[in-house]
Order: sequence, then C-alpha cells, then structure tokens
Amino acid sequence: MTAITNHLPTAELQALDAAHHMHPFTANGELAEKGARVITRANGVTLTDSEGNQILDAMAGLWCVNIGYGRAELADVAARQMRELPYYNTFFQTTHAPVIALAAKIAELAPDGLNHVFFAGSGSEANDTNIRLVRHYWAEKGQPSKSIIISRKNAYHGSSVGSGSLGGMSAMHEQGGMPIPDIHHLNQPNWWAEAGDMSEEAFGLARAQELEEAILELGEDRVAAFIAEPVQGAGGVIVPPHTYWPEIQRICDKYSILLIADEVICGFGRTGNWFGSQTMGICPDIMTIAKGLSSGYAPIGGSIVSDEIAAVIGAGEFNHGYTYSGHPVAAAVALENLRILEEEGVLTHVREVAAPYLKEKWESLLDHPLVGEAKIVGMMGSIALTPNKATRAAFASETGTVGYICRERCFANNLVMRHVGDRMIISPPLIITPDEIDTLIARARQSLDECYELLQQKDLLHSA
Ligand code: PXG
Repeated sequence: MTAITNHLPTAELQALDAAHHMHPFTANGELAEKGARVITRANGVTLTDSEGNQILDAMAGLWCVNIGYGRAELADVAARQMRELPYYNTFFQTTHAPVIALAAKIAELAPDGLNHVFFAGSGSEANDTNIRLVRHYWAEKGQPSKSIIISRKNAYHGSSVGSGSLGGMSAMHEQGGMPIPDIHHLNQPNWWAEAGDMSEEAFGLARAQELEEAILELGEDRVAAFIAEPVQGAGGVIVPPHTYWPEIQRICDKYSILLIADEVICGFGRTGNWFGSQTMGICPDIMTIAKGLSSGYAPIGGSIVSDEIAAVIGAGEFNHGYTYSGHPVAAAVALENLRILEEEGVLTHVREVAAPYLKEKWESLLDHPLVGEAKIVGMMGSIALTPNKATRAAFASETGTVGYICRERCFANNLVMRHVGDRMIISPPLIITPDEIDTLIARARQSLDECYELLQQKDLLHSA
C-alpha cells in the first residue's frame, strides 16, 4: 500500500507541506514560516495532532462532521461499494443503486414538493448548478430575460466563479474577476453590526424589504431567484431577526421569484430540524446541500428541486453535469450517514439535549467583558467581541485583529473555535455531550480571558 507519511517527525511534515501544498484561504508564505498543525486522527468531537495534543473540534471540521469522527460503518460501506462498483456515471441513460437509494431518501426527508435531486461533488458545484438551473427554467417557461439572481453581501455560497459570485464576500470578488453578470447583492440582516438605533424587529423587516425594492428597480421580468442561507454561516453565524424570513417569503411569492435556500451548513440537523428552512419556516423551491449530507466523510453535494422545476427542466435536455454527480461511493457513504442520523436519533439529541444545554452555556459567556451578543440556533453559534457592549462598538483596530488573537488563544488551549472578523463562531458535531460542552465552554472562557489580557497589554481595547 502507498505509504502515508504520518510517521515522519512533525517538522519534516511541515516542511514538505510548506514546499508543495497550497492551502485554501491561506497566506501560504506566512504559514510556511510558522508550520501548519498536522492533524493525524480523530474520534467523536476530538482531533489528535502529530504532537499528541487532543483538540476539541467545535467547528465539526468545516461545519460538516455532523455525526462526529470515527464512525467505522461509513468506512465499511465505502470499502464495500468500492469493491462492488467504484464508479459509474449517470449521464447516458444509466443509473446505479446507491444514487437511486440516496435520491429517494433525500426526497423522503425534504419538505413536501421537493422530490428531485441533481447531484454534485460539493456545495460550490451545486450552487453553480443552481445558477444554470434557474436561468434555464425561466427560459424554458418563455421568460429568458429572468436571469438576475439576488443574493446578499457577506453571504457564502462557495468558491467557484459562479458560486463565489453568488456569495457576497468582497475579499473574494476582488480576486479573479467576480462577480459574473446578473448577480445582485442586498444588505445582510446583521442587526449587531449594522442596525444603528433600529429595533431588531424593524431592522429585520427593513432588510427584507430591500428585496422588494430591488425587484421593483430591476424589473420583475428580470429577476429569476433569491438565494440565501437560512442562517448565514461563514459570514459569522448571523441569525436574522424573526421578522426577516416571513417578509422574504411574502415577497418571493408575490413576484414569483424562485427561493433558493442554501442548506449546505444548515441542513442535516445543524439547526435541530432536517433543514434550516423548516427552522426558519420557509418554503424554498430549491435547496443546496453538501457537508452534513455525508458528515464530510465523502465529498458530495446537490440541489433538491421542486416538482414544478423538475417537470419544466425535464421536458428537454439540461446540458449540465459533473463526472462525479451521484458518485456511487460518496452516495453510499451519505446514505449510511443519513441512516445513523435517523436511527440514532441525532436530531432528537440536538433538540432535547445538546442544543438547549449549549444555548444556556453559550449565553452565559455574555457576562464576559469582551462579549457583546451571543447568538445561537441549534448547534451553530456566534459571539460578537466588542470594546463597548452598550454602544455595540467595533474595535478601532483593523477588523479581525482581535478575532485572530482570540482564535490563537483557542488553538493554544486545544479548542477549534473560529473567528470571522471580530465574531467568534462554533458549529460542533451534533453528537456532542453535555460534558464535552462544559469542556468547550471552559476552554472558550479561558481563551477569552487570555485574549482580554493581551488586548490590555497591546492597548487594543479602543472603540472605532
Ligand atoms: N454554501 C454554503 C452555505 C457554505 O457554507 C458552500 C456553499 C460551498 O461548499 P463547498 O463544499 O464547495 O465548500 C459552503 C461552504 C468557512 C468556510 O471558512 C465555509 C465553507 C467552506 C469553506 C470555508 O467558514 N462553506
């Protein structure tokens, strides 16, 4: 068998990594100086690194390892499927059992009327599919001018040219010629950072009404769809005010705009239901899925599509697909993951045990001098760091300076808690126990204390 070089000393692994491996979303030169932390194995919610440190992974990898690490059943299913049929495509009038079973299972779990799945290898690919799908849908309906997709600033929908254009990350748009034409971005419903004196309710409504204003300005005959994450993830776990989503739904219905819910993070139990759309009370026409679909054990994504859209698209040929659409090994792994989520009552554990306990403990961090707001939906949470809670002030330092210091303390304290700007975020495996939540919170508090001390030393506790 090919050697995997875990047995090499850490410094040698780091040197090889620096010499040959380009990390995503990373200043690779800077990392090469420092050396990447080498993760060697994982079990449950715990990562082990090459120095033997045990790290609590409060991000479930990249928001994906919903069932936790170390489930041998998925490895067994993958090995069995590789022996039986490692690959076949579904392009030219063929199919196979794993993709059939997975599509049928997803249709069973998805809300009524969403019964068709177009598979992809990732969330980015699935959102690229969605761009082509909604434009082709309106063209087939005799309205080819309906091509604009409305999205939001600070949304994350992937990193390909199409999905990166849908996303509203300005740092991404600055590199490589994005966004593509006919994508329009609205403001996000981030009450903490952007509401000024408005109440949460009024602000949520105002931000939703930007959608109606945009449709009227651009023309109803030009707008194909609105895409959003039920709860923004990579943007900082921004939980919209409760007035936001009902108004968005009303506007989409009124103007016949397709609603695409990007469920890549929110799907498969993250918010306590199968889909974030159910938690937020919305009825999308398309849902983007990936991540928790396979708990990250195999790369797979897709678009769950309404009966109406599938019928219109299915009347002709949709000239689109990926080599790995419905990959049999990934499909078999995803199916086994869904079996575990269902049969082991993981969503019930979230709703009845983990989420209520995490919420109580997470919100207890509000007594810390640095923590301004604590938001949480199911198993995704954020805290806003601030030098002044009363005014909801940002720090005078460049955005992200303080968040990075806090993240570094977390990493040093064997906790993976990320920062987005000066917000700290978590999204732990759904199977986390109350004891492990206690450890998570203790390490978070310790890291916040150390961060606070460092900010005092560096004289960084000033408001912008
Ligand atoms: N939609 C959403 C809502 C996502 O969060 C994607 C689409 C794209 O999925 P793929 O499988 O193509 O990566 C994502 C991915 C971060 C981070 O820093 C978040 C994601 C990916 C990488 C980093 O939080 N989300």
